[in-house]
Amino acid sequence: MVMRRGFTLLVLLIILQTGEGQLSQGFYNTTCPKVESIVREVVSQKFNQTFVTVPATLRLFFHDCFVEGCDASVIIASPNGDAEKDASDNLSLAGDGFDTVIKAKKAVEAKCPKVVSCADILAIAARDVVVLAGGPSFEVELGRRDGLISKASRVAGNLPGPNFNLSQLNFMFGKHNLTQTDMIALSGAHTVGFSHCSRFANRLYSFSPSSPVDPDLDPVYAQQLKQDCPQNVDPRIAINMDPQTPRTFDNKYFKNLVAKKGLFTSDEVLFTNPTSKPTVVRFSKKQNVFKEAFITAMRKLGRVGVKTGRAGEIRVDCTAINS
Ligand code: HEM
Ligand SMILES: *[C@@H]1O[C@H](CO)[C@@H](O)[C@H](O)[C@H]1NC(C)=O
Ligand SMILES: *[C@@H]1O[C@H](CO)[C@@H](O)[C@H](O)[C@H]1NC(C)=O
Ligand SMILES: *[C@@H]1O[C@H](CO)[C@@H](O)[C@H](O)[C@H]1NC(C)=O
Ligand SMILES: *[C@@H]1O[C@H](CO)[C@@H](O)[C@H](O)[C@H]1NC(C)=O
Ligand SMILES: CC(=O)N[C@H]1CO[C@H](CO)[C@@H](O)[C@@H]1O
Repeated sequence: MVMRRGFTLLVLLIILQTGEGQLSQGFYNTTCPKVESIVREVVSQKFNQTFVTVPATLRLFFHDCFVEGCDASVIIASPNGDAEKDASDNLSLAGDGFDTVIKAKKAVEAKCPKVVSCADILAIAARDVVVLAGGPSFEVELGRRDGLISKASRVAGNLPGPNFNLSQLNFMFGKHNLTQTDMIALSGAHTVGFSHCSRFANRLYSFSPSSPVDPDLDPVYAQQLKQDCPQNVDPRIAINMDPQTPRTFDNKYFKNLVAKKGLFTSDEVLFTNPTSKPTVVRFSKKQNVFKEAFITAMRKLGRVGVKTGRAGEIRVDCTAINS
């Protein structure tokens, strides 16, 4: 009996020490029990200053997870302009997302130094901004460690483009074990935030020789987009992706797709392709079905390529690998 218990204890100790593989909700229960409320406070302060906090943080999480896994590699700054965030998609990652994580990390370090990873702080903040915009709340799994690699050259081919078709989208999300339903639900993040005109201008001015405007775009919406985004517009101009409720995390995005008001080809194709259409229609009719699917998909996104146990490190400054 005593032997048995000793053995069980030993096994338990080994599991605790290596912390292998698994994320868990109570990961910081003993080492930093207040981490979630500390992050929430900072995110909510930042949200009170600017709504951009919401889309910026949510998109930052997505881009982080798809390149090297959810390991905060996207936040690393580089004096040489060759870090992950310096890749060509960088211009559109809004600074407020980075700022949110950096501020939250400072507040967390003040209470529990060198314990909580930047990757986990970003995952918590991404959930918090969804809640602040009226979206669903959910438990975030924790225990990620921060990555040691951040290179612009490793971004290419790992992020989806606005002109992707359904098979390209499914392939890229499938590589990370995300299903078509997960991909569609996550695309619902485009219910908040902005896009620069260049990302969809081809649908307004140069779609095909016979039809300069994409026939899958509602003509009235196309006209409005042309007004907001004239040819040769200032490249800094960005417009709301959900024209009706740009600051609410709801299923309006899917209603827009059904009405042919999806902004990107990669949005509208989810409705025009018969394989994905039924899911879009379901999400457009049932807010709760969308929100449940979004929660499932966000948790799966948060597991992509994570480093646990002794892999990676707990960064002290989110913008720099520990020296
Ligand atoms: C399905 C494939 C996806 C494609 C092709 C795509 C593409 C894009 C593009 C081109 C923009 C506009 C960037 C700009 O011009 O500023 C954008 C914005 C955004 N995306 Fe996606 N995205 C995809 C999936 C996702 C996912 C999975 C999420 C998060 C869960 C997400 C969250 C956002 C947010 C919140 C914005 C607004 C950013 C802001 O306002 O700062 N996207 N996306
Ligand atoms: C962590 O704490 C929460 C809330 O007190 C509890 O529900 C959960 O079971 C705990 N998890 C672990 C792994 O200790
Ligand atoms: C943000 O603003 C709301 C409403 O004005 C307020 O109740 C809340 O305390 C503020 N939060 C922070 C962290 O400043
Ligand atoms: C999607 O795009 C890829 C790459 O351009 C192409 O090979 C493929 O045939 C396209 N699939 C569909 C269904 O259009
Ligand atoms: C995807 O899931 C399969 C089976 O569940 C698993 O063997 C594989 O390691 C997973 N791949 C990734 C990248 O998580
Ligand atoms: C703001 C910023 O960092 N812009 C950089 C984005 O990436 C390109 C190259 O991919 C650089 O030339 C920009 O300076």
